[in-house]
Amino acid sequence: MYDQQQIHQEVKQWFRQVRPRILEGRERGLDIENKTSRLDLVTNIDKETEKFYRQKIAESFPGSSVLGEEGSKDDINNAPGLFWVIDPIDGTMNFVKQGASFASMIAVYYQQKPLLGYIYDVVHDHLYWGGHGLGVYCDDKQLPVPENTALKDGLLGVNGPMLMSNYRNLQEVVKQSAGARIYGSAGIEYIHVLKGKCVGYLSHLSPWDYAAGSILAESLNLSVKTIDGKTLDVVSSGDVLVATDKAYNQISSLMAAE
Ligand code: 2AM
Ligand code: CA
Ligand code: CA
Ligand code: CA
Repeated sequence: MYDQQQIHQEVKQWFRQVRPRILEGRERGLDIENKTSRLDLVTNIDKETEKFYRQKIAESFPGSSVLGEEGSKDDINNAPGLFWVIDPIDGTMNFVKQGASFASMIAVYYQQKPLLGYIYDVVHDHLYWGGHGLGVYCDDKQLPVPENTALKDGLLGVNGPMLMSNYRNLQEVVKQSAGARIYGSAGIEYIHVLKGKCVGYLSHLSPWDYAAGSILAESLNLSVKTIDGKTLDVVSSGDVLVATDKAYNQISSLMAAE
C-alpha cells in the first residue's frame, strides 16, 4: 500500500517545477498544431509538460502505469500498482489565446482505486488536491463541503457546443439555473464546483479531463457520474456531470433520454 502523504510530498513539487516551464515557454513562443480540428490544439508545452511528469513518475514510482492525453495510454484495468492519469495542459485553447484559465492535472489510482487528485491553476499558482479520506485542499487550506444548492440557485458550467446545439434539452436546464458559464477548461470548471461557486458542470469529457476533478469532487460528497447515472470508468469518454446532489438529480431528469 502506498502512503498518500508520501506521494503528495513528491507530486506537489512537480507542479512548482512545471510552472516556470509553462509560463516562460509560452513567452518564448509556442509551436501550435491542430489535432482533430482547428478547435483542438496541442502545443510544444503540452508535450513537454507531459514528458516531464512521465520522467518524474518513472524515477520516483517505477513500475507505474500511465494514461496521458499527449502520450501512451495504459488501461487502468491492467495496472497492477500505481496508475497515473495526466492532462498536462487542460484548456489548451485558453493557454494559446489568453495565457489564462488553464490547468495542469494529475490523478493517481492504486489497484484501480482513486488515491489522489490534483488540479493546478497555473496562473494563480493554486494547487487543488486531495483524495478519499483526506478531504480537499487549496494549497494548505481545507475546502468546506459545498452546500447542497438547487439548480435554480446556482450557476452551471457547460460545454459551449453542447449548449448551442441544445444537446438533450440543455438549454432548458440552463433556463432553470441562475445562468450558464463557459470557462473553456474542465479543470477550472471543476474548481468552481469544488468551491461552491457553480452548482455543477456538464461536458463531454475524456478520462484525462475528468479523472483528477472527479476524485476531488467525490471527496467533497458531490455527485459525479455520466448524465445517465453511470460510474466513470477512467477508460471511456462520456457526458460527465459533476454537481451538488440536488442539481445532479434535477439536471439528469431534465436530460433523461426520451
Ligand atoms: P484540453 O484543452 O485538454 O483538450 C474545453 O475545450 C475543455 O474541453 C478543455 O478542458 C478541453 O481539454 C476539453 N476537451 C475535451 N475534448 C476536446 C476537444 N475535442 N476539443 C477541444 N477541447 C476538448
Ligand atoms: Ca486537447
Ligand atoms: Ca483536458
Ligand atoms: Ca490537455
